[in-house]
Amino acid sequence: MIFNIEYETMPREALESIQLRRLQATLERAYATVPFYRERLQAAGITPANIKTLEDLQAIPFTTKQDLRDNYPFGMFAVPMTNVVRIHASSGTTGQPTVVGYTARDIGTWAELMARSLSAGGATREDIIHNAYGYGLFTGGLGVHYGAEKLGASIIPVSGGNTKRQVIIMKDFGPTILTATPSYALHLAEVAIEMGVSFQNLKFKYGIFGAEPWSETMRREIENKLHLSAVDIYGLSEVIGPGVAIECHEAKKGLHIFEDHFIPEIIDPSTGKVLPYGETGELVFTSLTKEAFPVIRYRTRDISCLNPEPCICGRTHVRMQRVSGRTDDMLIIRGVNVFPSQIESVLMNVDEVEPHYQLLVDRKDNLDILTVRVEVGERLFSDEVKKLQSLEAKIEKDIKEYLGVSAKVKLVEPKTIARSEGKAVRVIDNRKI
Ligand code: DLL
Repeated sequence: MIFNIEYETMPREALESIQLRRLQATLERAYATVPFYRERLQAAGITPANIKTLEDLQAIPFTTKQDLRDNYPFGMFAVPMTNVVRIHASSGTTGQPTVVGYTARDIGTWAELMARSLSAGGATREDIIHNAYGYGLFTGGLGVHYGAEKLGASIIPVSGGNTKRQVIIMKDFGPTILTATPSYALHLAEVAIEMGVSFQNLKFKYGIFGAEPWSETMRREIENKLHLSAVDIYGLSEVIGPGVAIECHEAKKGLHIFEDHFIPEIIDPSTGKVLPYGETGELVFTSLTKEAFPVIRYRTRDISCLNPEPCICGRTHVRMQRVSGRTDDMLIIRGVNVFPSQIESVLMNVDEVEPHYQLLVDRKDNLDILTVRVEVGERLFSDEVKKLQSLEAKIEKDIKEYLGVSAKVKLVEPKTIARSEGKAVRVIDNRKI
């Protein structure tokens, strides 16, 4: 179902005229109320009045995570604190957290975008949504929550953690939609099996998974284990939270970006040059309707590409390919660029391994050493050592062939790798840079 037929299926021309009007209004407001944006524009010799077409946006300087950190905590807010009704923050693995604010209208916009997203993922007001995204400063829990209420579905605000209790709730309340990080969804499946609960006997129809990178093969794994149809949802706190883009369950081929609220661009991360549709690079977003925390050409560090082709679902908004990695989680192993998602794809094509893995990077005698730890099932582990060794050798060969990098593969016993209730920690890099 399409939640907002008028906006989600709007012809390109009408959409672009709305985008331009909203862009101009956003720039004017940001220029008038946020010293950072005023100074940036002045330094580039631009005023909001110079922006007469959508292409003119390209003249405006980028905003980076560092800019947000420099203005920590509330320096980028465009409204007085009396108008801010909610604050979220993304923890970030390094440095200061990024703090974002919402006016009452922003919360309404976000709820609308999440209602659209849940609908695209298969939800209707008849559904019961088991929401296992964490509630708190993280935007996942409350983002889904308000969207589900706006849609009129029944939401179970279970949050992350206390996994056994979650399984009991899933059994007793009969939720039909699961929202969680993909890694936590797999963990839920694992605990359910331990408790003797089969997903086949649960009522789930759809799963809406995101907040971390996952691959097409991981999707198949989740769909088989959880007996549901899985779509990918994307977002980031700086831009609004979840609900920036979502796959439709009809096509599951790229995520529709809600272009009446955000302008996406793909740039070459090293030169900043805007790339045409179809080329891969870093995603950049400009918000068009946000009041408290407008972002102008915000560099996400997420890698993707844009596809403008019409979609079978009827939505006209451009689709982004699933995020294949981040410019900052790319590992350089002896000069070869490696994304954790590429390793994941290799691993998930090996039947015997489980979807729980971790990459360890060390440096020994000035050489990078990449170790891939991945779990295998109980049965295989109790088999003879030789079998394990030959499987390790096979995966090492696959990685070498597919990625051109040598890795040491270590098969480990089930449950060795720490499970996460939110975003999985896939990489431990012990190199001192
Ligand atoms: O993760 C918002 C969110 C919550 C999205 C729930 C989807 C579902 P942050 O904590 O600010 O916000 O982290 C944003 O997470 O820049 C990406 O690197 C990554 N990310 C989010 N969704 C996806 C996805 C939320 N579907 C950062 N695929 C982003 C890959 C994703 N990476």
